[in-house]
Amino acid sequence: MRFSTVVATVAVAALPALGANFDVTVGASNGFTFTPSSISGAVAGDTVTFTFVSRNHTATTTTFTNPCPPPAGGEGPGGFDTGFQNAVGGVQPVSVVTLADSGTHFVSCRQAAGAHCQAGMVLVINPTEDQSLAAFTQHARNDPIQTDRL
Ligand SMILES: [Cu+2]
Repeated sequence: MRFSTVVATVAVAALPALGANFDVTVGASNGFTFTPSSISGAVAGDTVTFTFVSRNHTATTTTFTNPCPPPAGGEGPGGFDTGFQNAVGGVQPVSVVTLADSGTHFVSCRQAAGAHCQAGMVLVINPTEDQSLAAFTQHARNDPIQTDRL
């Protein structure tokens, strides 16, 4: 029997520097939650991987002061919107967002006309002293639903 040696040459393409990834679980324990609810040190090119584990939620950027509900498509430059991700029935959808900038972003859920948002379903990316998770959460809980966004 004759054996031959196969030498595989793997071409390594020049890849852009890969950013860090931050994992966020959406709806853990059937709650209206992002876990963790705060991410710090995220920069442009980093990714956030949202895993939706219950109900039907979105992860959508919104405003700090009037967050509920987030606008479809996400708020402002660098904003994002995963769209509705339905975990009812056991499938756990995953949505990966690449951050376009290194700024502060306020994230909530668009479901139920802002009711999930008002229940405190919030996430802050790169919070600051003034624009903290606690302050954003308070705005969400106090926010009259923005009917012009429905
Ligand atoms: Cu939701």
